Amino acid sequence: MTRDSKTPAPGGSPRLLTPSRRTFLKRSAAVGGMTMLAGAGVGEAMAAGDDNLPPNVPEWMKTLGSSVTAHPYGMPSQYEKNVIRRNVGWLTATEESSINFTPIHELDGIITPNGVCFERHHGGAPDIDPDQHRLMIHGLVDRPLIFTMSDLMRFPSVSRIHFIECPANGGMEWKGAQMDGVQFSHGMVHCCEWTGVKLSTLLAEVGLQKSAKWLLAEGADAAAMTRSIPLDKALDDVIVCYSQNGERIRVENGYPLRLLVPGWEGNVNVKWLRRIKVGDQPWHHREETSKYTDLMPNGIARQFTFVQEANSVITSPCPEKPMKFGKGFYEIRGLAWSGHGRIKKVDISTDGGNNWHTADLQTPVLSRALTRFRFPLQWDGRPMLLQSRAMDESGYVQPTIEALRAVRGLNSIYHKNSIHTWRVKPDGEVENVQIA
Ligand SMILES: Nc1nc2c(c(=O)[nH]1)N[C@H]1C(S)=C(S)[C@@H](COP(=O)(O)O)O[C@H]1N2
Ligand SMILES: [Mo]
Repeated sequence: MTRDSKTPAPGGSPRLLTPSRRTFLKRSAAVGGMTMLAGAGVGEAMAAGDDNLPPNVPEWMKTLGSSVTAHPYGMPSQYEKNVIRRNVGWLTATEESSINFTPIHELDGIITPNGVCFERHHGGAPDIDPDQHRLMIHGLVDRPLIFTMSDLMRFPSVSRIHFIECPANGGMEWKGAQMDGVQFSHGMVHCCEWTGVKLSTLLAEVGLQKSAKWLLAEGADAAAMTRSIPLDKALDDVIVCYSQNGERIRVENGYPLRLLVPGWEGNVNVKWLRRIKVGDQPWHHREETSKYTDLMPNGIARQFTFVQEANSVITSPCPEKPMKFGKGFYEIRGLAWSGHGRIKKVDISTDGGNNWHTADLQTPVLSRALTRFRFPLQWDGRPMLLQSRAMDESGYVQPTIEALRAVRGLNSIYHKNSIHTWRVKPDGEVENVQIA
């Protein structure tokens, strides 16, 4: 039954369903009465070349498998070779100053595996010897200090699960839909468990002077990327990280040390962190003047728009994952996140935003982390305009594209977090569209 429905859909909306055991059982397979949506009967499963299917014994049961020394560092199954980061050739002039995208449509839950976390570099990923890496903290401090990696690892540590999102995520679509897939429309985001030392701990070690108000964080890459960060945020929840999902940070995500600035635009999460300077005002470097600003319709650019506001997207179905089983049951799946804190609610529409239904949120719902939502749908085979709309604990609601454009105009690149629309066609194919 529909839940949280406001008004009847003009022309009728696809039927929504709260799954019951009965519905699932309808097309169960003939094997042991197990519940399945479209399982094959025993007879049907036997076709030519299906030697590995029941009732035969598959070939992998007839010989020993690989030894415990075969894979000292494990890799995904060879059958998962399409679950990879991908880049878009035309997007950037070089492949060093460039970006690739997380295959979010292939992932479950909320944690992004290290090998498929999107990468954004301005000068390529440096190969840093941790023994020759240092973090220097200087400027308006009582005791300027240089830390080795082992110094940093001796401090009290914390682990936190947070997303990092490039503010350019979705930025190619201010003027209209153009990315052919959710990997490219929304894949500049990942969510990992980050471990390190709180920046406040290190700042206490060096001793802040009274006039301290801003920090400059610098990376040890060829771009020497620098960003100004206000001291309140630095003292609140910023972490100087050395681990990502339990192991040392991957080279491409900042090995051996990166800054994690929870909920704030990816760019300030400086990778390959080598220096923090304490000052009394921002530095106005390249990445906070010519880039990572929001050009408003009146020609004035907003600067230091740090927070990644609430966003969400349906990751299944999507152009890469069409509804290819015809009418029937589908679980709509997706991700929501907010730089302001926890996701409070995600609504789903199948009719382009006329009616909204509340999705289930996978718990625990963590602050400034990806949140998995799910919604059961009984598809009647008619076209749909599928949307998700996130609301966070601050009460902020993800805007429509018109509402966002009304304020921001069309000159922006960054911080496009509008409600996304997938058009589902009767054949189940899914198209990226924008609707007025
Ligand atoms: N030193 C350094 N830090 C950097 C960058 C960079 O090019 N150099 N890119 C930034 C940008 S624009 C983003 S979106 C995030 C991306 O983090 P990731 O590569 O781990 O996904 O790193 C940020 N930190
Ligand atoms: Mo970025």
